[in-house]
Amino acid sequence: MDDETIWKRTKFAAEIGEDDYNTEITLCGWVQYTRNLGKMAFVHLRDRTGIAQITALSKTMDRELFDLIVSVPRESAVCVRGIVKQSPQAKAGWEIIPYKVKIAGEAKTPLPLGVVDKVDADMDTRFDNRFLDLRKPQIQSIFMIRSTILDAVREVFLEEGFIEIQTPKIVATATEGGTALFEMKYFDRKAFLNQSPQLFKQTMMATGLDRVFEIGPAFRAEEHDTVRHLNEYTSIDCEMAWGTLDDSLDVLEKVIQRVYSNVLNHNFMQLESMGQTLVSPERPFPRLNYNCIIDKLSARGIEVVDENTGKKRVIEWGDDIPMDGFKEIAKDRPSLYFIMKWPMKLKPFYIQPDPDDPEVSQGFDLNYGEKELVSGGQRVHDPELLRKLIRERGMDPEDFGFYLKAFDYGMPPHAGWGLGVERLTMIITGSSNVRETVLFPRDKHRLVP
Ligand code: AMO
Repeated sequence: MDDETIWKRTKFAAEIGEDDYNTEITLCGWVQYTRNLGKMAFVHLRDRTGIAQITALSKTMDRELFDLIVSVPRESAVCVRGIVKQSPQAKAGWEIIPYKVKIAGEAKTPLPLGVVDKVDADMDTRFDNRFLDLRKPQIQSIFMIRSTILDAVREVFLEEGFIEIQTPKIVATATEGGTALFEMKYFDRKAFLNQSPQLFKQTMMATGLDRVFEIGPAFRAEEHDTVRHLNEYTSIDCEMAWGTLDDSLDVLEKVIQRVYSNVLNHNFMQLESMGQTLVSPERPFPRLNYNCIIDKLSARGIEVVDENTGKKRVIEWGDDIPMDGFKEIAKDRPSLYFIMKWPMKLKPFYIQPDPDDPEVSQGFDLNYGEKELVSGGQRVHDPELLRKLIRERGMDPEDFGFYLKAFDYGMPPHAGWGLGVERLTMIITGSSNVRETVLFPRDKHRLVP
């Protein structure tokens, strides 16, 4: 065998079974553990599917090869070619008797972060050495599940007749208002990183593409330093023309349900490695009205700071729900539920008022316990109402030129929503911090790696 062929993996560890006994295979991965007993040595080789035991016998093998195997530093990247032998003593019921080993990349010692050590490293050390952190099966599992989630989302959108789009992330104006934006230099002009594809996805409703979705980055220059906020996250956005609020809720429930069922079907091993149990939610998801939530929270004495007096008082209709309010709701609703009929003043300018009560909006949130997962709603499609609502929020319709123009030349009614991939992954994987669900999180303190 020449040196080139040994680089080619023929099996992953988890693929090895009885059919492979007494056959030759090549495994590639990282040396997790080595134990040298003198006459015999055991090496655990880890790949993304599991661990293979390599058993080297000094008597029957080349001395040089034996010495090489026992001296490979932990976490080195290696390929091993050998014969699969049935072995009742080995955990998997088989072991690999090696006859060729190639060290592709030797690991320096000591490791900046242990991969199998029990001691839990702090988050900074982990993120500084994310490539090593990601070698841990339970961390890798999060990203395998994230991949299934995105696949499931696309699957439903495509089945439902949506077209995938990409909209610009460098924009000229502060789009939705509310959130702070990251400013950047665009040649000799000022530009911003987009906080949401909102204005573009709505503009698409005036094109006749009818149903669009986008999965892309969104940037928020928020100061928040919480376990739920990132400064760069991946947003799943959709918008449907000639669609109602209920149509958008229907698609959302289908998306969430498919995410659960595909993860349950495809990621059993990953869920197990994380000790996570999932139960697919039933449709329709519970729908709670904002006013009922406020009644309940005020009865339980939840307080907010009054905008006018700056003093604390019991929550009332019109107040945003504070985190302890959501925690209170989560006691009764630990899983998925919609919050409907929010006051207009708590929703962005593009959300349509309720036909029966102009103070109430047709915007909704989907929460999981205390966490907000999605927001969306029926949009305003009348350009004059839109201009009025922009002005009422202290913004200038002139700044929304390209967006409003699309409404002036035949805009159909439409509805849609935005869902944060990381928050969804957090819920599905049971992660306690949203940073766990991003390869290289961007928060107030972290820009590298
Ligand atoms: P909103 O601002 O509520 O709505 O965001 C929608 C969803 O995006 C996720 N998200 C975040 N995830 C992590 N870190 C953040 N800083 C962050 N901010 C938001 C959440 C949230 O529920 N244009 C509207 C959507 C629409 O109406 O279509 C919007 O962006 O999961």
